[in-house]
Amino acid sequence: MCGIFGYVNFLVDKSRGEIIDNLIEGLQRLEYRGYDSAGLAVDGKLIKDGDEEIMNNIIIKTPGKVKVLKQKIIDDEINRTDIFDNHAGIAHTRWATHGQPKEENCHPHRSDSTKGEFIVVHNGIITNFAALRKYLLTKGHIFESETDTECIAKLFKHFYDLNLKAGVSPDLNELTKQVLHELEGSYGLLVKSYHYPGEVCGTRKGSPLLVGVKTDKKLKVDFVDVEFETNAAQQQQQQANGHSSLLQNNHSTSLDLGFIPVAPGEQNLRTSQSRAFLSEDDLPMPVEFFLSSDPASVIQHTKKVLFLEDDDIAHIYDGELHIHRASTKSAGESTVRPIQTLEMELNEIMKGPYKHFMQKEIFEQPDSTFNTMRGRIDFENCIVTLGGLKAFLPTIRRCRRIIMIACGTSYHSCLATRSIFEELTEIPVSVELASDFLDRKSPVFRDDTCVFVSQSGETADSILALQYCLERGALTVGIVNSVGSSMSRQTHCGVHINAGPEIGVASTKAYTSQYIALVMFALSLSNDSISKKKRHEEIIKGLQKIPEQIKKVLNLETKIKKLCNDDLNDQKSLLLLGRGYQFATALEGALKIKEISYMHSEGVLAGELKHGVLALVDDKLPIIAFATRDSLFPKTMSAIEQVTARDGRPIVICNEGDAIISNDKVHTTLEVPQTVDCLQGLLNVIPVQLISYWLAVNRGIDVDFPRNLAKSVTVE
Ligand code: G6Q
Ligand code: GLU
Repeated sequence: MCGIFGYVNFLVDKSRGEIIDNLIEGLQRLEYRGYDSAGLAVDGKLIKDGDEEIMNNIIIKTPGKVKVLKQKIIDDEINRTDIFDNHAGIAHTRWATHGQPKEENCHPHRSDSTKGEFIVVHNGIITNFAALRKYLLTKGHIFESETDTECIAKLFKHFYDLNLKAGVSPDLNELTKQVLHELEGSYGLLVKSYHYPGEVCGTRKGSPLLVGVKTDKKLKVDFVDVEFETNAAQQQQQQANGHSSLLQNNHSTSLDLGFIPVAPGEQNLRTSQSRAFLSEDDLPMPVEFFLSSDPASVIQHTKKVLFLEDDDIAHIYDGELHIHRASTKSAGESTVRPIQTLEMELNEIMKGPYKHFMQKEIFEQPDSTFNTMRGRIDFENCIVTLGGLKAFLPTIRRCRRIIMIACGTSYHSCLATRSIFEELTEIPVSVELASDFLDRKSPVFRDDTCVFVSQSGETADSILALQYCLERGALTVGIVNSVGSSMSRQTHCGVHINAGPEIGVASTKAYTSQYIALVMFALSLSNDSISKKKRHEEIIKGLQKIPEQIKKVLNLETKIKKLCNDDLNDQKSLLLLGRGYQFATALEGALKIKEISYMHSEGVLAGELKHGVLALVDDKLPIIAFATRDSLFPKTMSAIEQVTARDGRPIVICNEGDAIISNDKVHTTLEVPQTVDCLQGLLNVIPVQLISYWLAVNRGIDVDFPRNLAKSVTVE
C-alpha cells in the first residue's frame, strides 16, 4: 500500500548524509502511494561484539510525512560525515494495515532489539502473521510492534541461527528463500543485515518492486540471468516444501530438528552469472542501485531499470545484481530479466506552476488525451491501430461477451464507454467492480474476453480478479497507465493509456485517457464493419478535436472557483444527475467530490429521480445536472423540470449557447463545447473535476493526499 526504497552504492564514495538524502528523496517521490508514517535504516559505526567487530545500525522512524522524518534526523543530530564506499540503506513510507500509525509500528522493523541483526521494510500484508508470531514467541523472540511485518525480521534471525547451529553460514538470498517459504500474503520487501555488510535482498509477491542501475560505463548486456536452483538445492527445496514449514509442525520444539539448513554447496557460493555487471577488464565497476516500488522515485538517478517478477529475489552485493527464484523453475519460465530504459522524464513528475498535482493533472488533459491517441489514430484516413491488441482482435471479435473489470474511477471509465462498445462491436458487455465480481465468484469461460482497466496496474482487487480470469482460461486485456506494472505484465495483451504519471490520489487525467483508450479499442474491434463506417468517421473526427475542446472547458476555472466560493463551500451534500452517457460522469463527479472535499455527494441516474431521490430536493440542496445534447436530452430536460418544480435550482452543464435552459430556473450554467454523443463525457467531466478541486482547496484539505486514501490500493 505504501512505498519502499533502497539505495546501494559500490565503489562510489558516499557520506552518510548523502545516503540519507538519497533515501529521503526517494521516499518523497513515493509518498503519494501511502503516507501515514516513514522510516529508514543506515549503517552506524563499527563496534566491538565479543571478539568480533560489527557494524551497528541507525533506524529512524516516525508517524507523519517524510518531512517529519527529515526533521527527526536533524533533531537526532545524526552524523552525516562518515564515508562509505559500499553501503546498503533501506527506507519506507507506510500505510498501516496492522497496528496504528505509531512509532513502534513504523518500518523498518528489526529482528531483535539488542543488535538489530536483520532489518526489514515491507509493503503488503502477511496473512499468516498471527500464527508465525505465536510460533516465534515460543522461540523466545520478543515483539516490539503490532505489525504483521515484524515476524519477517524475526524469521530472518530465526533461520540464520538455525543454519549456524547446523554449521552452515547461509548466503543472504538462500536465507531469504527460507523465510519466504513461511510467508503467506503479499509483499514487496527489502532486508539488510550487519552479517552481510553492503548487501541487500529485495523480493516481491503481489506488490511492485524494481531495481534501477546507475553506472558510468555501459552495461555489457541489457539483461540479468535468472539463477535457478542447482539440482542439489532443488532437491532440498522440494524436501523442504514437502514437510518443513514452521507452522505445519504444530509449533512444537521438534521443529528445529526438522529444519533443513541451506545446502552446503550453496552457502556463499557466488558465481558471477550477472553478466551485465562484468567490466571489460573483469575489474569490479563503480555502481549504484536503487530499489523501489515505483519508477517515479528512480528516474532522477537513472533510466535503466529492471522490473522484478513475483517470487524473484534480487540480491545485490559486490556491485552485482543477481536474480534468484523463490520457487522452483517451471516449464517455459523466462530465464532472463531485461534491463529496460524508462521513457519518463523527471519534469513529468514535478508539479510545475501548479499548487497541487491534481490541479496539474487536470490541466494536463489536453496533452494527456492527445498522447493517448498519438501514433494510434490516422485522422486523415480514419484508421485506428493499437499495436498491443492487433494480433488479438480476431479472437476478441469471436468472443461471446466482454467483461470489463475495475475499481473506482477506472470502473467509471468502463461504464462511460460500455454503450459505444456494445453499439460498435455488437458483443454484450458487462461492467464489474473487481471486488464484487470476486465476491460473487462470477462464472468466466474460455471464450470470454476480460478487460482490466487500471491507472496504477497494481490495484489488489483488480489483480486478484485478473488471476481469477486467467485461471479460467479467458483472454485478458489490460488498459493500464503504469508501464511495467503487474497488470500490464500479466494480461495477454493491452493498451497503455500513456497519460504520464498520475500522482494526485484523485484520478483525473487517467479517467479521460482510459475513456479514449476504450473508445479506440471499440473502434479497432469494429473496423471491419462496413455498416459502422460512418459512425467510425464521426467518432474519429470527434476524437481529433477533444484536446482543443478540453482546453476550452478548462477556461471555466474562474467561474467554477467563484461558484464554489459563493455557493457550494458551506453545503453538506450535493447531487449529480445524468442519464445515458452522462450517468458515468455523474458517478465520477460524485466520487471526486467526496474523496477530496469530504462533502457527501451522490451520482443519480436521472431516470431514477422519481423513484425516490426526488424526496431530497428542495430550494437548498445543490444539484448539478448534465444536460448536453444527445438523444436523451429531452428526457434529461424533464428530470430538470422535476427538480425545478420542487424549487430546486440546479447548476446545469450544457452545450455552448444552449438557449433551451432558461436562466431564471437554473442556478447557473457551465457551458462546454459539443462533441459526438459518446465522447461528450470527456468534456463534461472536466467542470466537476474542477469543482471537486476548488471545494477541497477552499476547505483547506491537502488535495493530493486526502485522508484515509492511498494512490495505489495494493490490499484487498
Ligand atoms: C479515484 C481514485 C480511485 C482509483 C481506484 C482504482 O480518484 O484514484 O477510485 O480509481 O482505486 O485504481 P487503479 O485505476 O489504479 O486500479
Ligand atoms: N502490513 C504492513 C504494516 O501494517 C505494511 C503496510 C504497508 O504496506 O505500508 O505495517
